[in-house]
Amino acid sequence: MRVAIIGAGPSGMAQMRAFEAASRAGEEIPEFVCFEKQSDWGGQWNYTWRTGLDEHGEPVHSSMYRNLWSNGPKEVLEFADYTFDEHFGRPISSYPPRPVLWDYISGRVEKSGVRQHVRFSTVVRWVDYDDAAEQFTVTSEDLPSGTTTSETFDRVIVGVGHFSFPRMPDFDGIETFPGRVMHAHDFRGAEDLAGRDLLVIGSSYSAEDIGSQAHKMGARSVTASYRTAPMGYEWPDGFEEKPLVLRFEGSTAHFADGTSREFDAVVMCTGYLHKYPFLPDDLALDSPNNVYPAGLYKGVVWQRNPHLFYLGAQDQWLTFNMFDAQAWFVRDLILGKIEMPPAEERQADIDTWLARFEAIETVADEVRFQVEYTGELIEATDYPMFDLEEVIEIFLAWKRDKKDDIMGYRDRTYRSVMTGTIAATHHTRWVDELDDSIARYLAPVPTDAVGAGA
Ligand code: FAD
Ligand code: NA7
Repeated sequence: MRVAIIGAGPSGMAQMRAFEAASRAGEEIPEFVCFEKQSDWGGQWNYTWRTGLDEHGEPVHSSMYRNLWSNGPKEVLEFADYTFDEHFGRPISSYPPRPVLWDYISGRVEKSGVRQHVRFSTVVRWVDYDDAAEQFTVTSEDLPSGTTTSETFDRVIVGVGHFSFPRMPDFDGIETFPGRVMHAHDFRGAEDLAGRDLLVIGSSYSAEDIGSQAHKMGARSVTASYRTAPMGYEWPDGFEEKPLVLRFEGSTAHFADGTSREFDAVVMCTGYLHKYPFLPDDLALDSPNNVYPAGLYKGVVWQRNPHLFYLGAQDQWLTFNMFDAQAWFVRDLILGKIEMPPAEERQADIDTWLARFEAIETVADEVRFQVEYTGELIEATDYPMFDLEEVIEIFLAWKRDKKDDIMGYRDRTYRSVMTGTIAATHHTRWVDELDDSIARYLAPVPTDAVGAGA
C-alpha cells in the first residue's frame, strides 16, 4: 500500500503526524510520500514576500501578509496531542502572530521526524485513476531541476487548501481606476497605505482584517463595501461600511446607496475558488466556500471514488484540530480500522449531514455544526477527545469580544480546553504592536510595551 499526500500545509502535516502516531503505537503503516510545492512546510503559514508567480514560475500559494496575527483565539485550534504549553513551555497570549503559529505547527512534526517523507519544491501536476488496477498515477515535477516523475499510489489525500486562487469580480469602469487594484491574496502589508484612502470590497475575514491592518498602519480612511450584509462592528473613526460598489469612474467609486468617494487603492476581499488544477473533473471538488462541501463522506472521502480523500476542504471555524480529526479518521479508513461503508450508506450519511447543513440559520448553528462534525470524527479514532461544548463557548465569546471592540479583541485571553491554562496577557496591545516577529512576541515585557500587559 502506497499513499500520496498532496500538500504539506497544516492538513498534510496532520496526516503525517497521524501515520507517525500509529507507527509509534506499533501499527504497521503504509509507505507515504508527501508532495509539497514550496521549499518548506506550513502551507498558508509559510510566509512569502512574493506575489503572482514564485521563483519557479508557479502560482504563489500563501495569501498571508507580513503582519498577520491569528484572527481567532488559539484555544479553538489547539492540537489535542501537542499543546501550546508543551511547545512554548509557558502560557502565551490567545492571538499569536503568524510566525508563532508557524513555529507551533512545525514544532510538532519536527519532533515526529516526518520531514524525510516530504518531497519539497515538488509540485503535483496530474493525478489519474486506473479503475482496473485501482491505482492512481501521480505525476509530479521537481521544480529546481524540472524533472517530471510518474508513480503509482493506492490512495491519494488532497491537502492543498482552498484559499489560494482568488475570486476576482469585475466592476464597471474599474479599468479606469488609476491606483492599485489587488486581491487579498496578493496583499503583503499596509505600510504604503498610510495617509491614503482604501476601499476593501467584501465583508468577511479578509475585508475585516486587511481593513483593520490598514487602519492600524495609518490609512487616512478605510471603506468596506459589502454585497449582502455589513460586518456591523463599531469601527473606529475613519472606518466605514458602504453597500456594494456599482461602478468606478477614475478614482471615484459609486456605491449602491447613491454616494461616491475617491480612493487611492482597492483590495478585493472577495474570497477564493476551490481549484484543483492537477485533478480531472471526476475527482475534483467543486463547491462554494462552506462548511459542508458536496460530495464528501464525513467531509473527507470523495464519494465518487473512496480511494481519494480531501482534508480541510471546509470553510473553517476550527482549523488545526479539525484537520487532525480528519487526518486520524482518514488514516484509520486506510488502515482498515474503520470500515469504509458501501456507496449507499455513505450517501445516506452525506444526506443526513446535508439536511443539518441546510437547517443552519445562525453563526452559532454553524459553529456547532462544525464542532459536532469534528467530534464525530474524533470519537471514531484514538485522537484525544476534548471538551467540545467549551470550544463552542470560546467561539461565542470571541464573537462577543469582536462586537465589543473590533480593534481590541486580540488583547483578550481564554482558557485552554486541553490544559486548563489561562492565556497570558500579551505585553503590548495588538493595535500598538508594529513588530510581529516571534523574538519580540516571546521577549519579556519590552521597555516600550504599550497597553495590555505593560
Ligand atoms: P494550506 O495551508 O493552504 O496548505 C496547502 C499546501 O499545499 C501548501 O503548502 C501548498 O504549497 C501545497 N500545494 C498546493 N498545491 C500543490 C500541488 N499541486 N503540489 C504540491 N503541493 C501543493 N486559520 C486559523 O486557524 N487562524 C487564522 O488566523 C487564519 N488566518 C488565515 C488568513 C489567511 C489570509 C488565509 C488565507 C487563511 C487563514 N486561516 C487561518 C485558514 C488556513 O487556511 C488554515 O489555517 C490552514 O493553513 C489550512 O491548511 P491546509 O493544509 O488545508 O492548506
Ligand atoms: P470568504 O470568507 O469566503 O468571504 C468572501 C467575501 O467576499 C464575502 O463577504 C462575500 O460576500 C464577498 N464577495 C464575493 N464575491 C463578491 C462580489 N462579486 N462582490 C462583492 N463581494 C463579494 O473569504 P475571505 O477571504 O474573507 O476569508 C477566507 C479565509 O481567509 C478565511 O479562512 C480567513 O481566515 C482568511 P457575500 O457575503 O457572499 O455577499
